[in-house]
Amino acid sequence: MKKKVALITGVTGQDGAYLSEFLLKKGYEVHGMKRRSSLFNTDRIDHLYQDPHIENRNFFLHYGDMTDSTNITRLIKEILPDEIYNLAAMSHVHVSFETPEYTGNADGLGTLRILDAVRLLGLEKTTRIYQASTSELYGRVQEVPQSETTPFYPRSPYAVAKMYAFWITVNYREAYDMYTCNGILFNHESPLRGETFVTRKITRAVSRIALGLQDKFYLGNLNAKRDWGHAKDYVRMMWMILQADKAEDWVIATGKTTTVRDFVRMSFGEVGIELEFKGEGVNEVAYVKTCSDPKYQLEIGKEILSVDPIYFRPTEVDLLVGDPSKANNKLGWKPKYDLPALVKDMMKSDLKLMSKDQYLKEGGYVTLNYFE
Ligand code: NDP
Ligand code: GDR
Repeated sequence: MKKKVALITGVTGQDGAYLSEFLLKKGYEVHGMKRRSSLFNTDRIDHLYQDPHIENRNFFLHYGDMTDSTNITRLIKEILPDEIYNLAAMSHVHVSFETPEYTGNADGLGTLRILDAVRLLGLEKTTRIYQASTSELYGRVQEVPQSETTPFYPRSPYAVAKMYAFWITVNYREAYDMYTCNGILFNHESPLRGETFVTRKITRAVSRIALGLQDKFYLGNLNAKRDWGHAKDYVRMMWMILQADKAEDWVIATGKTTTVRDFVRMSFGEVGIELEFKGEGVNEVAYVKTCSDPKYQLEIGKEILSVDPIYFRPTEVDLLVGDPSKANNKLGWKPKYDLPALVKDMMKSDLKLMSKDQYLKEGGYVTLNYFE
């Protein structure tokens, strides 16, 4: 039987890496679009790399960019994918306030470029398309929990761009009878999460502090509530969405929500450190209350976390909690990880990574800023 062929845009990102691994295990031929950069940007997929000189390869990388229609059309023409997973995006909400036009171009119009290339190439009856939509579409709270029928109220240039992408995906399905789907995914994290998203920023900082490599760290809004799942569970669902009989839109979430403050508490809990939070808003500070693990002993009463308003957003999304019942009931999707298991996985990985830094520091091999 002919191997299925998938094209993943955003292959170098968190989800692109997990999805590539997942599809390769399923026997797919996987093609990924990566951007040219002045430094290597393939860390997350280096273990999947195959030497171009070997025969029977099943993992291919191609240069591309979501802002370049000629490139997108050519790639789709050459690859003739059965499934396209459009994961590429300027995905940082806060950064989108700094780069609104680019975000609109890559995240909004980029999606149109994919859809239209498939149509122009006459592949609309053979190529299925998954669009990486987001819980950020819900923005200002209208209804809790948020489901496929909850109205959208985007609160950032990122979310507004993704709103265009959502509706153009629906429109091409309705107008041209194409198999195009939105996965409205709530926040999903992992050891591969980008370092500037809040969960990874926390697990990295907690690991460094526990190992004595850093004194304290700064965050923005500690009251924000998110429905956090594990990226591994969510990429499985992306694939399931494209295997369904009918093209539809799906909410993927855990159904539970937690504050950023509690994510901090849980991460410190993994190294046996209990915190005490004092003050409110920009004056909120966290101190070390107790240390129960002999490996990670800090001074009791030490100030470890402060709020810095530079991390506040011009407009914030206060509360996200998804209702995944449609995906649970119709596709039989159940996440394997809950939040404690996710935090454990991320802390285990970052403690290992930072232990390497500790070794390099002790050996005098590095003098990176955060060590000073
Ligand atoms: P990442 O930020 O980790 O990855 C984004 C990927 O897109 C990277 O490979 C990046 O390349 C690539 N990219 C960015 N801009 C362009 C461009 N102009 N042309 C080509 N490629 C580009 O995101 P995630 O893996 O976390 O998320 C995947 C998708 O899912 C994104 O669209 C995101 O908006 C969406 N999403 C994510 C959620 C989450 O919680 N993770 C939840 C809901 C939706 P490079 O490595 O070179 O930067
Ligand atoms: P989000 O993720 O905006 O939900 O978008 P992020 O982790 O950036 O923020 C979550 C919440 O934490 C608050 N916060 C901070 N955030 C960051 N990044 N850094 C901080 O120091 C900090 N302090 C507090 C934020 O204000 C926010 O409320 C992610 C991305 O992956 C999107 O691409 C995706 O669409 C959505 O999740 C679902």
